[in-house]
Amino acid sequence: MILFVADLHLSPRTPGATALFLDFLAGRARQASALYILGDLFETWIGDDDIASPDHAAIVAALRAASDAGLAISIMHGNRDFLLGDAFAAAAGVRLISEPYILSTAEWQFVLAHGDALCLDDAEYMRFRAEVRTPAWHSAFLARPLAERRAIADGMRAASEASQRQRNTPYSDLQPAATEDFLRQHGYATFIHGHTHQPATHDHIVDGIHVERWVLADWHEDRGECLVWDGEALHREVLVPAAR
Ligand SMILES: [Mn+2]
Repeated sequence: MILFVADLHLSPRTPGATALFLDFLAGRARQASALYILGDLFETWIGDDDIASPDHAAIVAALRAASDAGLAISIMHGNRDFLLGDAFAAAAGVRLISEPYILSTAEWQFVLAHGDALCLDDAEYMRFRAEVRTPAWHSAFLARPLAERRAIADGMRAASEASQRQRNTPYSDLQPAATEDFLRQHGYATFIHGHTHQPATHDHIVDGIHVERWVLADWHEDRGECLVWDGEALHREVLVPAAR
């Protein structure tokens, strides 16, 4: 059994979602052989040297414990936590995977991505993405002191929230033509992604071939979701807080 999640956006401002995820890693996820986290596990990640902060320690330890118990955990960068690096992966016992990622099982073929790279109609965001996803930007940013990086990240988040408020729809969506090309380029594999916070299952007809696209749900303080592949079909599973 394989599980997929995305867009948990964990931060000190989301203790409920963090508790849900810790429970998930200690419980439900242990019934699976593999877990794929398709981006934005964290609301912000300002560098692996921030791993010991109280905000992150419990999450990293829980990933490590699940990994040590036999769960194969793969994490993809999202647009918020694209600075997750090798030191984080080693501490958490996870594998960092790059997107798009082809997942071939004995029964079916999937292609996995965060989703933001296909939001081509959002020109402002695509410019920002091109700027911050270069090795030069990474090394310049990571060379700054932690406190300075935290301030920059807070400023970026505020700017992003302000620009979202100015639009009709708070989240941009994938560009249809680019999405069709993507499906074609990846052999009409079932596409699983997050990012848009618009969970849905879309049916595409590309070159006469039916292709499914599953959009993962984002997590909230009292509700999470994982997508389950049981070897035959995909289905969504809602995660709610355990009674305490
Ligand atoms: Mn995202």
